[in-house]
Amino acid sequence: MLFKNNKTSGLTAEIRVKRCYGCGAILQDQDPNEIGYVPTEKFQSEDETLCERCYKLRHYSSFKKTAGLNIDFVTILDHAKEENALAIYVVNAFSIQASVLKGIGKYLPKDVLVVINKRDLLPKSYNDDYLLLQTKKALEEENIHPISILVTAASATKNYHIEELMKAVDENRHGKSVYFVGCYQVGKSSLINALLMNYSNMTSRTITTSPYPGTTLDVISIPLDDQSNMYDTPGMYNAESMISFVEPEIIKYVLPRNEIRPEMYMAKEGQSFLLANLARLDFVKGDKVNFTFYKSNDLSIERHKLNKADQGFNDLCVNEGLDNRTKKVTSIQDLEVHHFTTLEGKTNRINVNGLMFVEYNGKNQEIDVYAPKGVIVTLEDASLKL
Ligand SMILES: Nc1nc2c(ncn2[C@@H]2O[C@H](COP(=O)(O)OP(=O)(O)O)[C@@H](O)[C@H]2O)c(=O)[nH]1
Ligand SMILES: [Mg+2]
Repeated sequence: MLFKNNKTSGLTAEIRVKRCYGCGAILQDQDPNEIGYVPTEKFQSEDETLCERCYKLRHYSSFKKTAGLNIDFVTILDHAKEENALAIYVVNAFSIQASVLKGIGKYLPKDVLVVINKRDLLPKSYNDDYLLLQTKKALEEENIHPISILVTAASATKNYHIEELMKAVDENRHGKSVYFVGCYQVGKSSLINALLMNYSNMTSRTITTSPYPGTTLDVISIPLDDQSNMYDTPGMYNAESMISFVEPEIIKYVLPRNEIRPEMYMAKEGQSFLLANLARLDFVKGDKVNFTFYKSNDLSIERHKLNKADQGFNDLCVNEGLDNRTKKVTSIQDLEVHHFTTLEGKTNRINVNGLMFVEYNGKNQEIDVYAPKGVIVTLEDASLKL
């Protein structure tokens, strides 16, 4: 059953089960290792309950890998279509390409509002128009034509454009339900919580959010009025992102959580930049250039001479003291190489999906980027054409 049993939703009135209000899992008191576990006493109480996993995530930030997560997104989106609902497709400002899923367009309902969340991760000086342009381009490729695109932040310390979002939702839902959809970790649940804080007296039951994928386990419904609901959905999986590649314990180093401090390097040919043992950028040939790296502040960059870079990289692979080392890459041979030639007269933007992007202006540089197989690496024209 996909939908939270809720008296007001009218969608699933036939089955009476109790669900966790933090993640949407069906509650049970039999197996502590399965999702939805609560001690019997809590299970039998009449109160609204959080499952043990949500409780721990909130109080101790601990994460237990959950079994049995199997959500069919097509079915969720079919419900949204049938209802003529408004979809809020949320993308992460830091990794737009990684959060617009290939092929998603045809599954979305007609009315889509796109939200570029986590704006606060990028420096204030970063131009929002860059974000809008990149997003529009990515959406066009998937044939998605949103009603509008908003830039937001929904972090505990910084809210940005939440009132605008609330207004846009009110204006565009025409009395219908609203579905928050998108990849995991883009901040769907956080946006809903931020909206709930803006609506009166709905703050006591917030949805669980965390830096780990797979926090929201099932569709969670929040009544908007007698006929319509706001639905939070579990994140969709993007296999082409670094986030899907690395182990859960490394995600917290890879995903930026605070405002990114861009790192600038005056680079010369014959230099190589190593990002732990996750990726590597080689400046093979060309005139001197200034690279600006945007990445998690917890991910350090090492600069090596190109002829020593293989050794340097392989040393990182066995460096036990390196927090953000992945065990899935044991030498540079495990990475795939992508060759790029600079787009002359443009702002060049090399993007390693979900991990980082590098911006520079140049003309004749030859650049090789190494990343795990399957993670998308692109060079784009990021010039601001207004
Ligand atoms: N800095 C920042 N962090 C955010 C923002 N929105 C969500 N987060 C954090 O990102 C992580 C994932 O958020 P969550 O709402 O669980 O994402 P979901 O998987 O899309 O529901 C959590 O650690 C949130 O605190 C934002 O706008 N800015
Ligand atoms: Mg969520």
